[in-house]
Amino acid sequence: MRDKLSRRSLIASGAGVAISLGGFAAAGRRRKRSKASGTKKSRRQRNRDIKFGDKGTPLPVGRFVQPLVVPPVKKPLSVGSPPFDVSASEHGIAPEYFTRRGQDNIPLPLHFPDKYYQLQIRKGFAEIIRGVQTPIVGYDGRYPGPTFKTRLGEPAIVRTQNQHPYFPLSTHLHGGHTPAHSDGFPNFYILPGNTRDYFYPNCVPLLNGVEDLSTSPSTLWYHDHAMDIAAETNILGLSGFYLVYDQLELDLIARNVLPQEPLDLPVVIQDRSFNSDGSFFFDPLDHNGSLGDIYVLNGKAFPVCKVKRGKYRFRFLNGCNARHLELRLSTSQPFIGVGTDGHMYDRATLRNTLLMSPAKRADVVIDFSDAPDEVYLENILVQEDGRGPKGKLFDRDVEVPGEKILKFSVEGRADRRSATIQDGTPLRPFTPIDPSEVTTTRQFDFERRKGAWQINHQFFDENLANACPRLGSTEKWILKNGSGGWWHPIHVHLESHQIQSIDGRRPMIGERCLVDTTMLGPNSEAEILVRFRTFEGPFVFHCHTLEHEDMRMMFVVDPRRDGPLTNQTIDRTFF
Ligand SMILES: [Cu+2]
Repeated sequence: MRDKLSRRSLIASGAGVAISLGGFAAAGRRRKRSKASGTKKSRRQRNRDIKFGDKGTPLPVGRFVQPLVVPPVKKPLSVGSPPFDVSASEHGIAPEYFTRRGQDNIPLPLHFPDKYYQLQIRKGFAEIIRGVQTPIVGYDGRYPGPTFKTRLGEPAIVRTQNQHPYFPLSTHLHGGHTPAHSDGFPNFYILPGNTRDYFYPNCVPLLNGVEDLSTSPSTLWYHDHAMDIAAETNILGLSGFYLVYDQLELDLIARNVLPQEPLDLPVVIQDRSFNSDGSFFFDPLDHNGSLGDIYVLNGKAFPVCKVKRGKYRFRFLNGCNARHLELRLSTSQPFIGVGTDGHMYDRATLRNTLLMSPAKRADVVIDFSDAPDEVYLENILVQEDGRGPKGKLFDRDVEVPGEKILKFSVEGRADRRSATIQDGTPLRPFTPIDPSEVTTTRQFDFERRKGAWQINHQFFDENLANACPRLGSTEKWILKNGSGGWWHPIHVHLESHQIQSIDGRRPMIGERCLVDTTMLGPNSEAEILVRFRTFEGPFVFHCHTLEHEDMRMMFVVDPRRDGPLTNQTIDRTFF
């Protein structure tokens, strides 16, 4: 975990200050290259010329002029009794809605009345750049979609209507422990004009007969997962937050350990390029992964966020198609890490920077008590194309200062009533998965082959279950990325997993709890442990660089009672 100057940064030309960070970075350290010249273009400027040429946004984009907007909270239609006939939706509802049971007929741990929601997917417009109307496709016609706030053990039924004229769509609740019908399997569609009733039990699995609260999720998100078009539907705006609170988290908030609303802000970070008419630029033939030149946070380009001098919770989500992020504060002040992906840490952990592949979340508290009047959130990671960041997972190229993507305008005096969380504050007790539980080991090789992306020399086949673990068992998966230069963030549906090692090392400081997405750098190899519980498949696991996912870097995991098996025909389908 030491900074070191990479070979790449030493040979780079231009005036940009490039350093390389291993593990978690000691942010704020600045090293100028010995050959730095003020007359040459910086690396970033050069990259823009190369990457964006005709793709760069040809519109003036003001920076830090529009306020950061928090998406509205989605309101249920009713609580307890259904406001619509749940057996009448064209694509049905999960059988678990009626049975309230999971594997081996075990009752789902549900504690609260059902909440019923209605969600429409439709076209709309958004003012992302000030004064410019951008056509979008959004949940409820908004970009980003509304935020769901739910409680653990409180089922949500979301009747989702697809009003798009021609996209077949499929909504995935990312990080959710969800029945197969409602998990967003790529061809379990909502066809245009039709509805699907998604059943989210919002429960945790049972472990030895009791609820496994160490896997109780916190920061989830929902997005479109339709086969072959997830990259385009994400660009167009189909994503939103889905927050789950359990009693432990509510107590932390009530005791003022964690900041509470309105000091708890979900923020999705996305990169976009625009055409001259204000529409999103998207090249459907760019299968490497699309990058944008404009950072859009909660639907606003380069926004500004007014804060008081105190502690705020930010749940950052990397909602980009292909861009990895490494976030730092311009003051070099560390973040107080609360969790990664859907899960809180066992104790608050200082993080100097936040490395986030697409789909990853960083749940952090920022303490503005002693901050200057202006603080910026920067992305310091150097990435030129869809391959991924320059360098390797533990030896990546960064620039300090990075690109400023969000301005905090800090006001007032230090607030003495601010939340009490600090480094080391106990959060959610976590019992790691014991490697002795493992009954099956599988290896998955992620490779560029045949002009697209494969796993174990196979393309995604929506009719083939590549891995069928036995329900209730624990498996060790070896994830290998053998293709030079490409990064592949690997997301597993249904269950979060525990990274045992990555490239022979302990995982980075922020990744030592449960994650739902493991970042695989070039030639990386990760060993993960995952339990498969509660629900039979089929589910998918895949690269979350959306263009790679669409170009078939996706497999099916189908937990069954008679596992472990490999390469079985899928026998449960929910079209
Ligand atoms: Cu990939």
